[in-house]
Amino acid sequence: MKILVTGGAGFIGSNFVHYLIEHSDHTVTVLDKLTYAGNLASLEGLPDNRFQFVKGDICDAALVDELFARHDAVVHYAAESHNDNSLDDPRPFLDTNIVGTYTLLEAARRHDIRLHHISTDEVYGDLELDDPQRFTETTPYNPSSPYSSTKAGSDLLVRAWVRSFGVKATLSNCSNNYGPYQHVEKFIPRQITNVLLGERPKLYGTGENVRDWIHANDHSSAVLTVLERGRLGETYLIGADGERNNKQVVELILREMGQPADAYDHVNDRPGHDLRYAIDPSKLRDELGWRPAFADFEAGLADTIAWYRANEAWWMPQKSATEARYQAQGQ
Ligand code: NAD
Ligand code: TDX
Repeated sequence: MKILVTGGAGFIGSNFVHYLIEHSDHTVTVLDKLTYAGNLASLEGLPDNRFQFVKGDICDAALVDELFARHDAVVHYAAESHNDNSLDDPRPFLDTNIVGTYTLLEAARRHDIRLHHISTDEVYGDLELDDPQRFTETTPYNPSSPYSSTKAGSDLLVRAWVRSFGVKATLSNCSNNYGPYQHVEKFIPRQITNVLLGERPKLYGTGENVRDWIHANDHSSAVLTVLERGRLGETYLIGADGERNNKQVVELILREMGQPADAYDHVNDRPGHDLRYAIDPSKLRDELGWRPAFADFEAGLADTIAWYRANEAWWMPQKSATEARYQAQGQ
């Protein structure tokens, strides 16, 4: 297939493009606006005969139309993705996550093209620490932040375009990703790069908030599985049984990097901070036979630390502006 990947210069999109080139025969075009979160350096080394980059906005209907006309499938990662930014300025989240997804859906309808929509577990809100239930495909939507509410809105648009117009779409909602090429604004790379620069990790609040970690490579293999074999109109939850609280993750990073496990600072909590996310991936496993390859979070984290250590030139240009924003928020 000729696959169009929106947001392919971002963290998870670029991991997916590398995964596709290594693990399939498909050719790939990336459509990306190159916001502060997009980085062409994440797409270096891809073969010219199978990879093309187009700079542009998913809200640009004419460009989207032209690209859809010459592809067989679209995997839609492009989004404003950071909760803290959405609390500061929600507007770009509405434009890209809602209007951008709408623009792609209208083009998918015109061209009758296969579309896979990438979403997040945050659309389900949060769980109590001791809740025995994890999120499933039937959990009611209950998003908390401007980010997660715009992702929830985009999911609902996809479902409506499937039902009303027969668009050939699937959806997946994944838990927190970690791995190479993640922007230093996000939790794990922020702490790793702080330690590399001799700064202390910054934990919001008490650090008891739980995230369900999955390696970006496993997210990619799951998305390719759904794209190739998922049932049209269906939603699949993607997760790898990786629940850890933030304090545990910071302590693991510090130990792996040869620092005392308590060498971190508590900073202002995130307003409306979701307590816990947890994915039940049974449908994806039982129906499509998918399994994660990175079953060991500690080993995946050690690989990720090694990647940031070896790729300072990739992350250093983002670091000071990111920390200046956090400092202004007392974080
Ligand atoms: P990211 O912020 O690293 O990358 C987003 C990419 O989209 C960037 O390259 C950016 O330039 C591009 N982009 C933004 N607005 C655009 C526009 N209007 N037109 C074209 N390109 C645009 O995000 P990420 O962490 O890689 O997340 C990718 C997707 O996965 C998002 O849809 C996000 O909601 C979803 N997701 C992320 C996680 C996670 O842990 N990071 C978990 C589950 C789902
Ligand atoms: O410095 C920090 N200290 C800290 O304690 C940062 C940046 C975060 N945190 C906490 C907040 C969260 O509990 O760490 C946890 C993870 O934070 P983020 O990396 O900002 O991720 P989160 O808000 O959980 O959302 C992520 O996963 C779901 C992605 O950014 C979303 O795009 C995805 O949908």
